[in-house]
Amino acid sequence: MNHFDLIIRGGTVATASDTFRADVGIRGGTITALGTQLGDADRIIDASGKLVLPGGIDAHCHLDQPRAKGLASGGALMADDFHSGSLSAVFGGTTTIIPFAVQHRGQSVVAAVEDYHRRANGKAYVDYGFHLIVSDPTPQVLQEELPALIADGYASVKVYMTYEAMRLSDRQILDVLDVNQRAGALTMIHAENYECIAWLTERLEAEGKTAPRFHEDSRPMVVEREATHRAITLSEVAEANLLIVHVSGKDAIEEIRRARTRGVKIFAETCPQYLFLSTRDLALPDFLGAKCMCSPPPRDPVNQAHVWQGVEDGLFDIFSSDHAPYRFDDSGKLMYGPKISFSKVANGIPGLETRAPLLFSEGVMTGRLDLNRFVALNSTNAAKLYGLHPQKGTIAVGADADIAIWDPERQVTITNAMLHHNVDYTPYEGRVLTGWPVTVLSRGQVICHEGELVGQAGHGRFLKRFRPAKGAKTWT
Ligand code: DUC
Ligand code: ZN
Ligand code: ZN
Repeated sequence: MNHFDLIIRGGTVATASDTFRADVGIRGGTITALGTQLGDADRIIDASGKLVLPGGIDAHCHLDQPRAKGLASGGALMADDFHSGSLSAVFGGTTTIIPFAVQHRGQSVVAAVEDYHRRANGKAYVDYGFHLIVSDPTPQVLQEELPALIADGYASVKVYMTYEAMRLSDRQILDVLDVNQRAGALTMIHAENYECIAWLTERLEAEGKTAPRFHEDSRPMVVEREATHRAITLSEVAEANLLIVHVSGKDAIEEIRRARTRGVKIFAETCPQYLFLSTRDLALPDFLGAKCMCSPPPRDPVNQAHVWQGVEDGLFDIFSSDHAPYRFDDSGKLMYGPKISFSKVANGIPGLETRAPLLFSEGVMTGRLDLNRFVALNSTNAAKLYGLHPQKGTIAVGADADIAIWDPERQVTITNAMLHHNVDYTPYEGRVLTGWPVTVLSRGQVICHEGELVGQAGHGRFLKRFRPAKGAKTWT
């Protein structure tokens, strides 16, 4: 009989394809057996009545990015670093995070990555990788830095079509797409039309329309539709795979469906804010709408319904938080004053801890999603697309024992006080959810159990990621 470090006994295991009763045997941080009567172990966790799921992967979150003007943040201070961000992730059942190492103009991407390693090193509770963000694709970056970094385990690169200090021209985007495709990275794109946003913002401000609710008017769906269409066109011209991040509504979804119908391999991500927040939240009185300001903005209920449809029918591959943590004070959202124009408010909302529970409660418990599709969206698809599978994203012999044990019946009322981030609010305050991850393991180590932290900061390791093997739901 085998002896294990840990056995999770009596639970229902679900992967992206199957649901079955099995005990999970773990040794040396790895799943080494699935079955019944596995033998004995140093520790047994009783999971009867619970779901044993792969830990979540939040493949789009921003942590401890340096302050700079002309970004989504407008120069505000991020409230979460790798310590508080990863702590918050793990209490929401997420065991891998992929934030961004941002190249600022004039800076080398290598220097940005080195700086970001310094920020992460020794702080994280769970494993992490970095996407690169390229804002200055010089010949040196395109010909030397990107190919070398991609070969060294940074298999995804984000580019922006908006934000003064980040946006690339179409030609620059083509260059980055081309280099990424050849070198083995997936390009991610923020698709909003910069000129339209600037023009609309100027007009709204001239008319005195500066409250947070006008944020949506300054970047309406049509602005995202045009950029989504153009981004897809650029990927076709460059013959490169592309993932459209934070898709917010109907028109962008239609562009993605149309592209796929003509055979273009486009991947798509959405986020909780496009399912659970709306323009009504932006219109909250007393400037509270600023708490829900992100870009693209939350849309109206019709768009929300289209995003839900895309989540249900498989249009979306990835479900991420886009956690961008700014406090509702003068360090963050209100950096330029208490009642300033929407255009000066830092874009972004917190969501690392609430991402998976929101989708579980409103997706699985309402019958919109089966458990396997939830696992795919929460974890497996991101592992496959971003070069982490089968080490991450599944429960299988040989995989890392990154596991979230969910109590599907636990009722939780979200309050900011219960969350572990360093932001002073949550946009989901008061929402009642059914289902919550009660025990979470990273590489076989219990990190949190029944609301108690038992893991150590610094347990999380950097993950090198490489172009995934050919196959469904991956790119080549
Ligand atoms: N939009 C972004 O593009 N990045 C971070 C947050 C946001 O709202
Ligand atoms: Zn973005
Ligand atoms: Zn983002």
